[in-house]
Amino acid sequence: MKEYRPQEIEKKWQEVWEEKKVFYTPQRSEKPKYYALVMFPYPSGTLHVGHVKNYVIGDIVARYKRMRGYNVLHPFGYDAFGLPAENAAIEKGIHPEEWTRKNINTIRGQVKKLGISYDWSREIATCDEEYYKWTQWIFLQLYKNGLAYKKKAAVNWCPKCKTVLANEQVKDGKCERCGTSVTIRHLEQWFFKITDYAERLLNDLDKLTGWPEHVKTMQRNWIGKSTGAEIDFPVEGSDTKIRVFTTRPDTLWGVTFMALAPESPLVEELVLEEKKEDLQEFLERVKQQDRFRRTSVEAEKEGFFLGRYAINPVTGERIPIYVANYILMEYGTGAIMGVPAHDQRDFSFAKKYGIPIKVVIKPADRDLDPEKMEEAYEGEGIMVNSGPFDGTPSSEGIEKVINWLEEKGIGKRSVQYKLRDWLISRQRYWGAPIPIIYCEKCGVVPVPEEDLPVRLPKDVEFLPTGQSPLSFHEGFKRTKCPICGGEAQRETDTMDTFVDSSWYFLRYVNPHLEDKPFEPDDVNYWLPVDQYIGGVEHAVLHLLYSRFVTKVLHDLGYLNFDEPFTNLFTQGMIYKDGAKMSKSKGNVVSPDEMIEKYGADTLRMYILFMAPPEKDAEWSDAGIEGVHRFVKRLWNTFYTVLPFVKEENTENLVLKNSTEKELRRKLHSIIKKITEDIEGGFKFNTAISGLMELVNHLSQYLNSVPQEEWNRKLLREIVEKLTLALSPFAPHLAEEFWHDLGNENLVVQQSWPSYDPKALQVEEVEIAIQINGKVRDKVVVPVDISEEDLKKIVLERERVKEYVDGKPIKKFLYVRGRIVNIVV
Ligand code: ANZ
Ligand code: ZN
Repeated sequence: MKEYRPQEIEKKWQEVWEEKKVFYTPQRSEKPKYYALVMFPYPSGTLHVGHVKNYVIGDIVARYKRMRGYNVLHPFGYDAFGLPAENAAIEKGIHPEEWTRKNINTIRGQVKKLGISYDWSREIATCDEEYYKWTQWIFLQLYKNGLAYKKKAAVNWCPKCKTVLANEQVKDGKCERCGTSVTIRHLEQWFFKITDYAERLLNDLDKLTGWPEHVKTMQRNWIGKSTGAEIDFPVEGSDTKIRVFTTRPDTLWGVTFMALAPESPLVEELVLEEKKEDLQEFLERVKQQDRFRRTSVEAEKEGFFLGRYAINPVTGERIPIYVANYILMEYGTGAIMGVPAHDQRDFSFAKKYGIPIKVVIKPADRDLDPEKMEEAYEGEGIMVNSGPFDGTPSSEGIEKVINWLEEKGIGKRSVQYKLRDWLISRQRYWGAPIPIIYCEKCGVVPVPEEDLPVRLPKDVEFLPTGQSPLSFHEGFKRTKCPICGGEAQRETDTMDTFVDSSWYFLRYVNPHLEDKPFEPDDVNYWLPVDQYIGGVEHAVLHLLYSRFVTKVLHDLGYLNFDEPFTNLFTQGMIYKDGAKMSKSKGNVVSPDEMIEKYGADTLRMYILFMAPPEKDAEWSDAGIEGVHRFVKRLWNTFYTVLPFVKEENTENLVLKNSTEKELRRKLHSIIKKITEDIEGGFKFNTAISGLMELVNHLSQYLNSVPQEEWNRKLLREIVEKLTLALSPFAPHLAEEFWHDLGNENLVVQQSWPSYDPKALQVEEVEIAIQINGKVRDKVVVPVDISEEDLKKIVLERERVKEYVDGKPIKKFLYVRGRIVNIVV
């Protein structure tokens, strides 16, 4: 028997696929289209088995859909700009481009060894000029439509990476990349106006029925829509009014102080002259605090009394005005009404500064004594001490108070979003230059589209200094104004890499088109992406930005769809020794090593078999060994059968006995089950169990039936269908089997195996029932019924009961498939 040498057959079939261009996707076809997309990697090193899981899942989908008759687009590329490349390059003293290209080559090689069915003619890298030219073009479209703008803003600054970060890139006050605590800087920066799309980004989540609920929830929370009211508080002895945003207008009668954000211009305006010096000291201290922790409930509340008072517009009460560290300038109006009894942060603040606490919402089951309260009561209840609203349930009160405020002209209904505009400027080198020119005469001038790309020069000193490396490159910086021809300067910031990845799924459609980013007819044909597969860590960032850019291009008339990804699947992570794989922990499982040892087919099957693909799973060496044993058993079984079926076909298949009928029934029911496991939502682990089961039934048959009685036509049918069903999971093995079965064509070009509903029917037999030597009854049962089950059925029958007549059963004998003998 031929020996199983995975490395040999895998290499061989990969070459055949490549040579015959079997995964080349025609732009149009009479077949229906299917776009299967995996999140492309950062080429920041080599792949580990966690990445492999992503690509293998994508490959199963792509291969399965091809077998189902679809014209499948399954592309691959690299998210090649960005900080990791630059930081690594600095560390290693080589150019980011060199480092990036080297990693791309390594990754490409790794992926090819896995036998993933990508159309390599569509490979893209976002650092290619032919790609980033169009990233710049997208910037210009946003700019021309008022959706890209520059402003001085308090921005997140990572002191280690020496660049600004988008809010989305700050996790718990730390840089998402390096974990350093983020500080605040005031800089002129470019933003994309994603807030204009907040409402649509929120509402359209409801359309995305093919997305996991938890991802949609994360996006909803990030967009953070709050409804409430804006209310004006007059300042005593001044014409100024302080406008606050509140989601709890029902607590308006309980306001005992006001607080302004440290950055609010009202602070300087309102502070008493004699307090100015102390104020400055306070402001300098708190403005440095990180904005994310500053507003958390636990953080230490700090305030400064401005010496002035406001008037509660509904009670006429005089209330002190503070500036407080937990108020953000960027949210609502940058000012709040403080209600210590019903807001925990206000409660802590009031306790610290001796501000009165006034209860205005009473819980149904008890009274609140402000003296004894240890925390705020934030729940619902009945409004008390609230003038005309006493006795109103607070849940209704919110609406009623808003209407009342509007009537009186004190306030108005208001909607706020947590979502901020997307900060896209980066003071780093390795990114797409922002295509803007500054001219003293003409101001801010966009680079004309025909002048794109604005090339990223290679000879740049890119050590981070806090200033854009491009600003030190005179040749890059100095240019002519496209309008007046005078001396001008280029923008020297580069774009956030999330801009690059916000549209790459469009570029795969026309990856090398020279005069356009994509052909509208082609993207409208191929998109939206039918199945997107990736990690849940992108639930907010990449997936939100991609939805935004798609909507903008839709509104500008380039796309006829406004959501890019119809179905989203988020795969679980692979852990090793209980931890996320990382180089620093030294627990990385390298796919190359596993392929070397077991072959790609085993690795693919193991990754899918270890757990349902959406679940996190722990890598186990014993686990992959087990799958490898199965693969070898499969191989041996196949080549045991092969000589008997090689010259056979399945025409006029006759089943001689119940064993054969039962074996065929199992074949067809397992094919049905595998089909349903794949269709019904990525149950690849149980699909593989199905294949294992089938191999077990087959070897049982081979072991229990003498060789000369083997039903060759049936065996042919089994190995054919098994090979076909195996092919998405272990494509090389399946190709080898298919070839050895005498086929000229390739298994990847075959249809998915069908099952015969008739074959699913359980074979039944009629059994005679003898009682004390005489046939008294007959019963129809499945052929493979166990004696135990049969006994239950027989003894429950009316006629049998009649003859047994309550007497003890002395003997119960079952002659399989024929007769039952009962002696009483
Ligand atoms: C009075 C009040 C009473 C509030 C009460 C809450 C409970 P969300 O749901 O997150 O939108 N707030 C408003 N602007 C703020 C700012 N710029 N910085 C910090 N906090 C701000 O929260 C809205 C609530 O957060 C608002 O409602 C306001 O406090 C506070 F029993 O007003 B509330
Ligand atoms: Zn000019």
